[in-house]
Amino acid sequence: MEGSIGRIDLRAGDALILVDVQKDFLPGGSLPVPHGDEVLVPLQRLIDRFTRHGLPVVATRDWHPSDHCSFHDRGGPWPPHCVADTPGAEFAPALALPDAITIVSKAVTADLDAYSGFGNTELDDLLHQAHARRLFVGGLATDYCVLNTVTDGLAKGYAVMLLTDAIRAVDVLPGDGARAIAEMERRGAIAITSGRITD
Ligand code: VGL
Ligand code: ZN
Repeated sequence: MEGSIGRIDLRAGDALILVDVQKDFLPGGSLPVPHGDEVLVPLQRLIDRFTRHGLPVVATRDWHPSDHCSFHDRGGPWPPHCVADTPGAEFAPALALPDAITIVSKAVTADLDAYSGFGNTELDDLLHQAHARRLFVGGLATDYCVLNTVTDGLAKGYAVMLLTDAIRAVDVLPGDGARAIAEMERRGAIAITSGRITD
């Protein structure tokens, strides 16, 4: 219809997934994602919108033991980050999370890493319980946990809307983030900007 072109109405079956919006992935953290703080404003707007509609909001978090296998001192690719129950693992203080938020912790044991929110977690079960069918995904980082959460969600049969203004990439190699977005779209994710979501 004229005037509604490009607008996306939220409806029953929609869920918002916030991927790892944690202090260590923000500027000043131990594994800062460049411009990671830029996801906060669009994500807050979406949190408020989903909450107002009574739709589920889920936040995943990296929740590693201090001797996690992904850390440099164990031969892994990353500096220590998001160690459970430390300040760096906390959600971005600037976000006002709803009381009804569901938190999903991942990569919680020393010898397994998980970039996907679906990796050895209850995420799929709780989305089924909430009758979620279409996932709106934003957060950090585009080329790791967002990429893997989105591809797993698609493989499990969810429709996935990728919130391109609410994700940022590590870009270990220049272009990793852009390649990750192309890969998610190739697998069926629909890339949108959050401004298209109506009140
Ligand atoms: C992540 C690197 C290491 C992420 C987690 O959340 O994208 N990246 N651990
Ligand atoms: Zn990690």
